[in-house]
Parts: sequence; structure tokens; C-alpha cells
Amino acid sequence: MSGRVAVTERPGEVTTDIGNTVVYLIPADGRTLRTSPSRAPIAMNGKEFRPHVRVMTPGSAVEYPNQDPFSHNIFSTAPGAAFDLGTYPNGVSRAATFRKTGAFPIYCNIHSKMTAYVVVVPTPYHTMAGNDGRWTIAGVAAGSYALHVWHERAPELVTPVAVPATGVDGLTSTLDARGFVSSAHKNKFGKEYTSTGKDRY
Ligand SMILES: [Cu+2]
Repeated sequence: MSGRVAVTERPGEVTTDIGNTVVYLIPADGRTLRTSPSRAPIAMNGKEFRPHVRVMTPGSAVEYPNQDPFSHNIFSTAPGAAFDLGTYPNGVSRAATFRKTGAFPIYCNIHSKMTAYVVVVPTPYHTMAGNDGRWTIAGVAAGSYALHVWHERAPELVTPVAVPATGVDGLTSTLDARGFVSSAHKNKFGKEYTSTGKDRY
């Protein structure tokens, strides 16, 4: 099945991050689909997490290779997914496993602007939109589902969708980011980041 997502922005604003959208299907009858854990990287490169968003299934691990010539300290304080990989330099990679479902923000304790999201979904039917907003999920069994569309700047969309044996295409979903307010997060100690001090780069 396939579709396309768009984002309604405030007047004058242009969507540049549609490729960070996660799309997934949950059976409408409440049954649990079998998933298998995976392992994938989110690199630290140029003081950014790349990719910015990853979708995974429970039990999956994300590795965080440091490709910058200085150290990072990756952590999350999200309930159900808290971890702290400590400070480590270029060439080192450490991993953290996600057991629970949810959308978990990942931060660096040194660089306050570094943000990533790991979206853990209980279904093998998941994907991310391309930079044109288009998405495809292959091999979906016929049935009734809830189509979830997640983006960090918009409330999650949940839409019922019936998938016939022949599949379904051309689904359109429009996220509403007009209410999004960017807010600063706390460091791993629950304190404000300092603009000087450790951030020497
Ligand atoms: Cu950092």
C-alpha cells in the first residue's frame, strides 16, 4: 500500500522535514503482529544525529557511532527508554536497546541542539516518508487497520483504513504543525544547558 503525507504549516512557513515522518499500521482488532528486532545506526556527524528519526520495533538496538572529531554523550530521559551512553570520542560506537513502544527523544548532554527521535512501533508494517512525502509499505495482509502518521512537530494522525487483498494506494494524510512550539530540553541531570563550559566546539 502507498500514500503521501503533507504538513499544514503556519502562513509563510515551508515544510523541509517531511522525510522525518513515520507511517505505520496497527490491526484494528487489537491483535498483536509478530515483529523481529533489528539493529541500525544513528551517527553523530557535524553535531547532528543522522538520520534524525528512525522507526524500529521493540527489542531493537540503535548504535550511535561518533564520526565527529570531538566527544558526544548520548542519552534519553524518556520514561520507558532512559539510557546514558556516557562521553565517548571519534571512532567509538555504543548502543542502546528499546524495549517499549513510543516516540523517544534522544539528546547529547554536551550539544543542546542535537536531537533525534527513535519511534518504536509494535508492527512490521512501518516505513518513513521520502523527501517528497510519498511512502510505501509492502506486503500488508488484507484487513482493517489504524493508519498512524507521526511527525515530531504535529499531533499524531490515526485514521481507519481497510486494506483489500489487492492493496490500497493513494492515501493522503495531512499533518497539522501550526500548533508546534519549539522548546528547550533539559540535560541528563534535569538542568538547563550552559552556553559556555563544556560546549567547546
Ligand atoms: Cu554532542
